[in-house]
Amino acid sequence: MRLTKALSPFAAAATLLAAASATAEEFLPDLPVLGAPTPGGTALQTPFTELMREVIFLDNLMLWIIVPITLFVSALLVWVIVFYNRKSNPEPARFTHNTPIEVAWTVVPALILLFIALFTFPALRHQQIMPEADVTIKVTGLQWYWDYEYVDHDVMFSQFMLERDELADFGYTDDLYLLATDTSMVVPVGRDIVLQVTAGDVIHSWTIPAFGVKQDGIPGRLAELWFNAEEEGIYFGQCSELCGINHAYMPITVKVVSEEEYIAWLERQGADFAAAPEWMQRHIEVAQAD
Ligand SMILES: [Cu+2]
Repeated sequence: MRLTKALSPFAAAATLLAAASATAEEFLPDLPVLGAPTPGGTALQTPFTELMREVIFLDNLMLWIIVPITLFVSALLVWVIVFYNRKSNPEPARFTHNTPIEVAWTVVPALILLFIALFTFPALRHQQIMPEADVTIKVTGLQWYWDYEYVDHDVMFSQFMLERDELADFGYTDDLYLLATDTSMVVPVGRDIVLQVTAGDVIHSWTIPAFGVKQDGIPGRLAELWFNAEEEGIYFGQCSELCGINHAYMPITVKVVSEEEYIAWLERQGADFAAAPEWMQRHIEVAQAD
């Protein structure tokens, strides 16, 4: 499998790194693909977090504001073109000021912006203020793959895009080319996941559209994002900051599983559970009793 990657000159150096930290693909249950683009689709992806529902609400709200404004401005333009061209209005007016109109076109847009802000700030606050993390994962963007570190469990691995002929081996259909990766970021369903996003060379951007999250990874800085995925399934994203020649070939795969599956997966990665948070202890005890 690695051999095919080695044939690609771009991925050759990266393959060596991947081989060093490669994890066997998880023996996870068959999960439905929930977060992926639809061919020819123009709308936002179906939301699977509260954050994404807020984003979609804002998107719809903006549409109701933008459409009337666009129609109004277009109508004004047509009105001017028809009634104030040289032929229909040969003698133009000479005045330069109209105080009531100037006050109106300052106050009305200000009120519209204030109205938009009223709905935007709560959503922004929700996105930007991190909750207490149930799971903390450090994500590093690199040319052209992702590194993941489960900081509480000493688990680390890289994530590379699958070539077309590798998809079937990993249980993916052909249409998931450019989205599916060799490893997945695995997280438990219904838990607050906090990601620390950074980069090792140039700026990258980590995103899962169905979760409504996107964060630039900037070398030397640590930024955070969080999400709480509501349904077990597979979700895809793609690097969203132009980062070089293979920018289009560093997608992201997240698998959302049950808590039991998550802990079993961690165990298979050789996780250290010494620093396991309280909510995990119960599952670990059950697993160890078996
Ligand atoms: Cu990129």
